[in-house]
Amino acid sequence: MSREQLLLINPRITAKARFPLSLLSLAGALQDQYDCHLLDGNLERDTVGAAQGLLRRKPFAAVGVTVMGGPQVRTAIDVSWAIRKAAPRTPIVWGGYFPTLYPEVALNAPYVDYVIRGQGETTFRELLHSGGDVRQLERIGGLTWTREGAAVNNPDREFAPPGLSSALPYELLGDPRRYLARTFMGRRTAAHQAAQGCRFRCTFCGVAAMFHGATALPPARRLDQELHFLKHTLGADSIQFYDHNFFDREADMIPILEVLARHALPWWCYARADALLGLSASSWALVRKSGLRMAYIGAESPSDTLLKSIRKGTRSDQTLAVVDLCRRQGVVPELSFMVAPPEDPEGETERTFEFVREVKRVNPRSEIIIYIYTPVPPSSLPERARVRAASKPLRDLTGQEIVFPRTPEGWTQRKWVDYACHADAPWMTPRLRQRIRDFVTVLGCRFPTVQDARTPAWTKAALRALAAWRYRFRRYDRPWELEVSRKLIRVADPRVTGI
Ligand code: B12
Ligand code: SF4
Repeated sequence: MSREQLLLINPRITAKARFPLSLLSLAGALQDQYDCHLLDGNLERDTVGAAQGLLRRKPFAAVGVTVMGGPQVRTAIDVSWAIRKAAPRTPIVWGGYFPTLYPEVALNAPYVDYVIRGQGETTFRELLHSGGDVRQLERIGGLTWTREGAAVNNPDREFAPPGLSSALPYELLGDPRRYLARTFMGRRTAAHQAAQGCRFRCTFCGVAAMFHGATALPPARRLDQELHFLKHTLGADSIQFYDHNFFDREADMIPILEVLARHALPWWCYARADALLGLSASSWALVRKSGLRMAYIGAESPSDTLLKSIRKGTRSDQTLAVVDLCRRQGVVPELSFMVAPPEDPEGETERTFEFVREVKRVNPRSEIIIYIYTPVPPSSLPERARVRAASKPLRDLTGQEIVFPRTPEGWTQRKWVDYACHADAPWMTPRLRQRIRDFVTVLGCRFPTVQDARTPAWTKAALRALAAWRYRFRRYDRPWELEVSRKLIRVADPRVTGI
C-alpha cells in the first residue's frame, strides 16, 4: 500500500535561513506513517509556485503551515490561498506561535481548516487519523476547528517531551549544509534546540502561552549524538541554541554541560539571570570549557514592581549582578528590555535608558536589545492573570479600547506587524517612538554589536567615536549624522536577524 503524503511549509520570513526546526520536528514524528515533503520559504523564493507544483504532481493528505506573528503571516496567507486554489479539497492546517496565540483569528480564514495549538506532533497525527470525523475531532487535545460554522477550542493538550527515538530528518532538507551560516561565532553556525518548553510563566511571553510552564530536557546521550552529527557530518563549527531557556535546574544541567564541554563548539543561548547566578563554580568551569560565547537574558525592566507584575521572577539587582558575573566568566550578556508599557510609557522608557547606562558601566561588552512591550492576548494567560488583564483593557492614545484584528489579513497591516514584532504599540506618542529610535541609534553606534561580523573593525571604531559625545552628554535627539553613517555602512540589527 502506498504511503500518504504530507506537505509541511515554513513560509518566508527571512533571507537568513536556519534549520526549520518546527518542520523537522513534525516530520521526525510523523515520517513513520507519512512521506513528508518540506518546503522552506526562506530558501525557496517562489514558495507559492513550488507548493502548487508539488500539489499538481501528487495528492497530499494535508498541508501543514508554520506561522509566527509578524511578517510571516503575509507569506503564510499567500501560500495557503494558492494551495486552496490548486487543491481545494486538501486540508490546510496552521500551527506555531501565531495560531497558538490567536486560534480563532487563524481559523477565521477560508484557507485554514484546522488550527493546532502548542506542540504539534501528536495533535497533527490524531487529526490526520480522524479523517475529519466530528466525534473524533472533538477528542483531539490542542485542536481548534469549526463545527456548524462556529470555532471550537478543544482543551489544551498536556505537555509531552519531544520524541527522542530518532534524530531529526535533516536529509529531507536536501543539502542541510545550506543552513549553516556565518555568524560572529564561526563560519558555519548551526541552529539547534536541545530542550523543549520553559518552566516559567511570565505573563508577557508567547512561550508561556505555548508550553504553560512545562519543560523537558534532552537526555545527554541524545544531545551528544546530535552535536556529533552537526559537527562531524555537516561540519558545523558553532551552535546557536534555540532553547527557550537553556539553563534549567543545575543538577539536571551538569550532564548536558559535560557534553557541551566535550564538543567545545562556541555557542549562544537564551538564559535567565537567576539561573546563571545560581550556577556553582564547577558548573561555570564547564560552561567556560564548552565555549559559551553569548547568553541572551530577558532583563525586561529596571522596575522591580513591573518585573513582579509580569511574573518574571527576577529582579533588577540580579540583572546587574549577572552582567558582572558574565564579564568575569568571559561570556557576553545580551540583555533584552521591553520599554513603553501602557501604564507609564514615557517614564518607564527613560528609566530603562538610565538603567542601560548602568549596565554598560558594569560591563561595557553587554549587548542591549530594546523592544516595545506588547502583551500577549489575555485568552492565552493563566486564569488569574487573565482576569486581571481583562479587567484593564489596553487603550490607544485617544483612550479608545484597542480592538485587535479578527482575521490573519488584519494582522498583516503595518501597525499590527510592528505590534507582533515588539516594534510599536498603539499607546505610544510619535515623540516617544522617535525618542526610542534615537536612543537605540546612539547606543548602537557607541557600542557596535559584536554580532555584526560583516562591518570592519575600523568602521565600527569610527561610529564609536562619532557617537561618543552624544552618549556621554545624553544628547540622543535627532542623531542624523549617525543615521547617515549607519545607512552607508549597512550595520546589522540583531533584533531582526537573530544573529
Ligand atoms: C528561529 C526563530 C526565528 C527566525 C525565523 C524562523 C523561521 N520560521 O524561519 C527569525 C530569527 C527570523 C525569527 C524572527 C522573529 N521571531 Co522568532 N523565534 C525563533 C526561535 C528562536 C526558534 C523557532 C524554532 O525553530 N523552534 C523550535 C521548534 C521545534 O519549535 P516550534 O517552532 O515552537 O514548533 C513546535 C510548535 O510550535 C508546533 N508547530 C509549529 N509550527 C507548526 C505547524 C504545524 C502545521 C503544526 C501542526 C504544529 C506546528 O509544533 C512544533 C513541534 O512541537 C523561537 C524560540 C523558540 N525556541 O521556539 C523564536 C520565537 C518563535 N520568535 C518570536 C518572535 C516574537 C519573533 C519576531 C516576530 C519578533 C522578534 N522581535 O523576534 C521575529 C520577526 C522579526 C522580523 N522582522 O522578521 C517569539 C514568538 C513569541 C510570540 N509572542 O509570538 C519566539 C518564541 C521568541 C521569544 N521567546 O519571544 N524568529
Ligand atoms: S520570558 Fe523566558 S523565562 Fe519567562 S516564560 Fe518566556 S521563555 Fe520562560
